[in-house]
Amino acid sequence: MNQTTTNLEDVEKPVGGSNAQLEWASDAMAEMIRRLDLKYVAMNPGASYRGLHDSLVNYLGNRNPQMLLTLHEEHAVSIAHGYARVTERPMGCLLHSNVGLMHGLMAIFNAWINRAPIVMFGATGPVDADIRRPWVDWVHTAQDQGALLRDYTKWDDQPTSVPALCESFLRALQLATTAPKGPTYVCLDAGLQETRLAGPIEFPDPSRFKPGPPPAPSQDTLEEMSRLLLGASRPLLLVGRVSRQTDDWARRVRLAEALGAKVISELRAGAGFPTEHPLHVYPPRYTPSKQTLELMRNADVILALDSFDLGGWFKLMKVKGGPKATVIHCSVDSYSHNGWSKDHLALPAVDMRVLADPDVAVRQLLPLLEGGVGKREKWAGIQFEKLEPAPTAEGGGDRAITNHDLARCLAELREGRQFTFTRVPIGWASDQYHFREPLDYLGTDGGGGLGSGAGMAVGVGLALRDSGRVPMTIIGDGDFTQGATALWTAAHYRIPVLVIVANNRSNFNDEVHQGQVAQERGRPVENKWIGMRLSDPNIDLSAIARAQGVEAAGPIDKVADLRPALEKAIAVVEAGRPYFLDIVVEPGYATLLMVRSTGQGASS
Ligand SMILES: Cc1ncc(C[n+]2csc(CCOP(=O)(O)OP(=O)(O)O)c2C)c(N)n1
Ligand SMILES: [Mg+2]
Repeated sequence: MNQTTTNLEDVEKPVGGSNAQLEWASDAMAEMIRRLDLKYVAMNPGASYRGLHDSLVNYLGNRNPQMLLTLHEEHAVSIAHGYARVTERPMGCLLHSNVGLMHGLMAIFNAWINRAPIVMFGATGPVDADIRRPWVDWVHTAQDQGALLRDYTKWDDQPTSVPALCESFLRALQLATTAPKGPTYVCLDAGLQETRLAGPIEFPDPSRFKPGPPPAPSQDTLEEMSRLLLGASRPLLLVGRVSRQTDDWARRVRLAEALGAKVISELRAGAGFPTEHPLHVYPPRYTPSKQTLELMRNADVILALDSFDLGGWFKLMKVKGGPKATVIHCSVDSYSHNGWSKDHLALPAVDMRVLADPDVAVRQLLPLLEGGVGKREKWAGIQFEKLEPAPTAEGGGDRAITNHDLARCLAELREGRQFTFTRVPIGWASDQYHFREPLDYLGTDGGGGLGSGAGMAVGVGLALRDSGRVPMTIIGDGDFTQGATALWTAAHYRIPVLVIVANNRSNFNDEVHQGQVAQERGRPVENKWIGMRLSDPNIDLSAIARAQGVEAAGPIDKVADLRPALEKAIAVVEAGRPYFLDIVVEPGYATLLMVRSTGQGASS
């Protein structure tokens, strides 16, 4: 690697510029990717797309898009997923034949569950058997490659001519970016890629194939929503999957203030509401706290903005016959539900189903609410339990670090800065750290598929380059060790990002499960660690990072060392370089998992 280069754009510059003539079908594919305005394609190479690879390098000059080499296809997709979480726009991915695609599948599933737009390109050995090379072209050709991912992508295709591929690429972008967004996949026949063009190509104008505005409620619907909301005495706003735009954020605040609504946001989604706002009554969680459930029981009108699991939350309320409140749910997510994946979750009882983008609905609703006359007294007579922040652990500087310490220390260090969390751990102490802007927190991995943490963080770092924000993630040691080689891409392309492992040296989530099962069955709970602990030997996590060219520190295991380690890490990322920190935390969750026998469902 050339050590003098410091910018992503300076890495992997081809010789010869981009003077090549449009000559091959794969040149047309590359040209179309550029016209789709996909700035990057994250990839791992393979001969099934050697034609396209050549075109990206020698026809386009590896610019717009620039290839981002990863060490595993799962990282390629996770990077694109992270990028989409910030920008709400797709970047590209390139996955080699059936095998590369199989490596990428879990990450595709995660992106699907998060409705993240990604335009993925794959390839197959020549469809024309007559031109297949012996063995490998046969092994890497499947009859229907798209079948591997059709159940958890919005659309897939395998075009067989240049005009067809132009249309296919346009549709892949259009559908990926149409709400509800999601990943799309185009499989490119190696035989077609390596076909010489017979004549000039008339490329389509992508501006005529845009996704169109997100769906809006009708005037009648808006009027009915405003009537219900203005008539509410105890309105409650549940903030779910909403946009990363600051003007949408500000309108949500105005909506809550206009209504005097109490607000609950959730950790499963990115930051959707300022958690310090007096109307945001309880800290965001993955599953509702008992205080949140009580709030929901007391509400008379609930407005849910694309809540992830409204039906699940209603079940937890344990109210016979469902919630007493009139429920309005703004969501277009049901357009993605296909029955293969049960990611639609429980079916909520909803009085007014508004099939519209939640932020568009809020925007159009505001003038009606701000001009209207609502009930004077809101939430009169209802007592709110004041939650005291959890106390800091006792002991001197030698004591072990808790998740609580980590959250509090980061809260102190963020003053005067902007941090973006790609992810926070299950045990995150959300009462210690407030979200003040939409990019402060981006949500979860989507599908609960471990190993995406480092890759998503790199994609977020890519999207936030030069934004002044400090992108960081806090992931478990189990997640990190499954996806650790994503870090090399950050080192290679100079992508600043801080990856923190909250290292409890265990697959602790599942230790909790084994403990619960043993308890329920009257068996020895002491055995819950077997097949779970990532110790004996402890894994030298920072060595894994350093081996890939990423500066690193840790294990940090004393509370006195926490702040200096974080300060150093943040300084390196602010200077434009990736950094890795292994922080040993006490096992334990701020939020307890639930067991199936209570009828509440278990965590992953
Ligand atoms: C691909 C995959 N394999 C296994 C699991 C099951 N699983 C869920 S959480 C978890 C433990 C994760 O450990 P870690 O990331 O260290 O977090 P901790 O629970 O220790 O906080 C496991 C194995 C999963 N969700 N995804
Ligand atoms: Mg762990």
